[in-house]
Amino acid sequence: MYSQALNSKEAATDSSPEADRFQARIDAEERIEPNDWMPDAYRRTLIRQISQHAHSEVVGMLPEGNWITRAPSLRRKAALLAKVQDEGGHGLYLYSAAETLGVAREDLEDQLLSGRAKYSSIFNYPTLSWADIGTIGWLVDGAAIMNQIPLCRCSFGPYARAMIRVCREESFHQRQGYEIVLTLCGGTPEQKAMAQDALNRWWWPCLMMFGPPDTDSRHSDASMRWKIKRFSNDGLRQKFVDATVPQGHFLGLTFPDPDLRYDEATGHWQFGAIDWDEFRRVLAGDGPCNRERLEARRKAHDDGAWVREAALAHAAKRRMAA
Ligand code: FAQ
Repeated sequence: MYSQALNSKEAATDSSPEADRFQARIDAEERIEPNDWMPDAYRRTLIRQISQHAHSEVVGMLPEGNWITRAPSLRRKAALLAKVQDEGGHGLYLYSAAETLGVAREDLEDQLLSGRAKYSSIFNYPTLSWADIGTIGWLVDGAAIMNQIPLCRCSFGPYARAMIRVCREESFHQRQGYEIVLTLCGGTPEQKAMAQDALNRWWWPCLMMFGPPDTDSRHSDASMRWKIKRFSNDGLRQKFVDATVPQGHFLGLTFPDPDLRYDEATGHWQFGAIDWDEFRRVLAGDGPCNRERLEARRKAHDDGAWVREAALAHAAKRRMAA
């Protein structure tokens, strides 16, 4: 259903009285709730974005889950376990928010497992060392927060409310990741080199998390008009770079971008060209780990079949007893 592309032109052509009243509510910063009237295009765009977001959280458990058995201490292992569990919880709130729009969770799962649904490009990259775990917290959660804080003011109530708790947890993850990288940077030369190598590999994919440049973003116009998105992809990407570069310099690390420089006139960090061909390849299913990630999700789904069957049998038994 949500694979049908929606663009701003389609949204702009709906000029019915209901659509005008709906837009007036949005403009007045009123929250839209599931039983309220909403244009089909608004509903479809939310189902698309919220379900992609939910899939990202759930697939996002895999790269870090890979290091749970190899964490360097019991304390690090406990914190990583809790973080990965938090990401699974975020997926559950988000699937629930999508369900309020009239879509079945089974259909969303089927779209992910069949390879038809998108999830964030970032989770198709491998975690090669312990420094990657710190770097994911620092940069990936850092980018996620930059994008998600404005979503706490999204016009659709269930999504906005889910984001409040998600952002609190992501902020903690970001601090925890930064502390891992800080420890490595204050350690042996080998540990510092490991942190530098992780930054070199994760920096550009993190900038891609914010989506295509504004000129190529097909959904932004409609989503901003509906106050689903409050900032454009390029606007959030720049905010992330401005916040993160000083943090990296404090760690004594170098960003893998010879064009990175502070522009006194604008007060922003200017950065070099992003490799959008790589982004498109990853979205098309040809990133370093796309196949591995989907296989892991399919295996988890198959291995969990007995839990679903037992839960359904239990519910049926209770209905018969009632
Ligand atoms: N990866 O027209 P736009 C996390 C797609 S959560 C893959 O600009 P839009 C937590 C886009 O879907 C990370 N696909 O689209 C965590 C669209 O495809 P479609 C996820 C991407 O929706 C941390 C097409 O390109 N966060 O990290 C990407 O207006 C650590 C055209 O793009 C969210 O999902 C991408 N990077 O803006 C977990 C936040 N970028 O549907 C574990 C909510 C774009 O036409 C460990 N989502 N595409 O086939 C959003 O804010 C928006 O959906 C954007 C894209 C900004 C991602």
